[in-house]
Amino acid sequence: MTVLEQRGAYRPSPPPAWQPRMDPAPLLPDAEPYRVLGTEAAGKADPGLLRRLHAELVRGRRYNTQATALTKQGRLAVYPSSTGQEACEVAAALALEERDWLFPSYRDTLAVVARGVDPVEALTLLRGDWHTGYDPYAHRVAPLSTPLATQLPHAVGLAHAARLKGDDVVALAMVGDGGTSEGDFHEALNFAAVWQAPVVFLVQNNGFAISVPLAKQTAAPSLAHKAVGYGMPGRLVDGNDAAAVHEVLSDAVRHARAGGGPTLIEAVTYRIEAHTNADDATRYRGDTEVEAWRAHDPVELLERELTTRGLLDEDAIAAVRQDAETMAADLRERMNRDPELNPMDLFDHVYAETTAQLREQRALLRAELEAEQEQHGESGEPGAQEGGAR
Ligand SMILES: Cc1ncc(C[n+]2csc(CCOP(=O)(O)OP(=O)(O)O)c2C)c(N)n1
Ligand SMILES: [Mg+2]
Repeated sequence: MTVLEQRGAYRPSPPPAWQPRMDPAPLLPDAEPYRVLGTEAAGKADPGLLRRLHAELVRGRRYNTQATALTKQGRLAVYPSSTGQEACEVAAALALEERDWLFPSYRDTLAVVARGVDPVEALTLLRGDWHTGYDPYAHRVAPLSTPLATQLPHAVGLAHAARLKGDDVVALAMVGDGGTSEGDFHEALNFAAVWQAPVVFLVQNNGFAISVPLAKQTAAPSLAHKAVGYGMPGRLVDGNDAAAVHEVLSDAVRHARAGGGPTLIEAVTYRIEAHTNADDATRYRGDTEVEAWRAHDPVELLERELTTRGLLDEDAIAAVRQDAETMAADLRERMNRDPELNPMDLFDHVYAETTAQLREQRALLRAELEAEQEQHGESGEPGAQEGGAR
C-alpha cells in the first residue's frame, strides 16, 4: 500500500450524500493555551525534567544577553534575540531524541545550542560568514533558515524519506507567526498531512513579524486552527510555560513516531526584544504590552514553581546561574578572537563543477587579493591571501 492510499480513497459523492472525509472535531485545537505551571498538572511533572528545563532556560537567557552584547561590540553582525521565548526554544530541543532532526529558523539559536551545537558555531551565520558554521549531520540540526518557512518543506521531505526508508526519525520544524503566511508553510503542511509524515510543526507566535502584528498577519481564529484545513491536529500551548511546551511537543513527537502523522502546535509567546539589534520596536508598539509579558516571564514562571515545591533552593539557583556565566564568558572570549577567513572560500561548494562566470570572478578576486598582499603583506598591514589567515 502506498502512503497516498493509507488514509482511504477519495470518493466524491453528490449532495445530499456528501459528508466530510473525517470528523474535524478531534483536530480542533485546545480552547485556550495549555498550561502546566501553576496548575495541578505541575505536581505530576518529573522534577528532574523541570530542573533540567530551568537550567537550560537560564543558560538560554544568558546566551541571548551575551549575543546581543556582541552585536554592540561589532563582533556579531546581527542577532534575533529569543528573550521571552526561551521556553519554546529549550523544550523543542529536549523533546527530541538524538536520532531526530531539528529544522530551526534564524531566531532559534537557543534550540540549536540546547541540542548540542557549539555556542560559537551556532552564531557563524549571524556573524556574517557564508556557511552554516556547524555540521548539520553531527547533531541532526539543519542550518538556521533566514528565508522564511523554507525549512518546513525540507523537514517534511526528510521525515517522509526517513519513513520510506524505515528509519525511526521525527523532524521538528520551527517557524514564526509571520512564516505561516508563506507559500512554503502551506505546501509543507499539505504534503505532511497527505503523506502522514513524522513531522511536528512548532509555530512560535511571538505577536510580531518585524513590525507587523498578528492581527494584520491573519484572520484565522488562531494559527493552530490552520491545522484542521490540512487534516492534522492543532494544539495551542502557553509558549512561556516550559513544562507545558515540553509536554505538548513530546506528545506530538510520540504521535508522529508511532505513525500518527504530523501536528501543528501554536505556542503563544512574546518577542520581548526588538526584531533584531537593527530594529527599533518603540516605533510600532508600546511599553504596556511588553511589561505585561515581562510579568509572564518563562524563567520566573518555572523558578517560582520549583521553589514553591521545594525542588530548587537558592544554592541550586546560584549554581545554575554560575554555569550560565561560565558559558557566556567562554562565548565572549571565543567570539572576540578574530576569525580566520579566506575570501576565496566564496567560490567553493557552490557547484560540483565551477561555472565559467565563477571561474572568471575567482581569477579576478585572486588577482585583487594578490595585489593587496603585495601592497600590505610584508608590512604586516591587513591583507588577504589564499589559504591565509587574518
Ligand atoms: C521569504 C522571506 N520573506 C521576507 C523575509 C524578511 N523577513 C525577515 S524576518 C521577517 C519577519 C518574520 O516574522 P515571524 O515569522 O513572525 O518570525 P519572528 O521574527 O517573529 O521570529 C521577515 C518578513 C525573509 N527573511 N524571507
Ligand atoms: Mg513573529
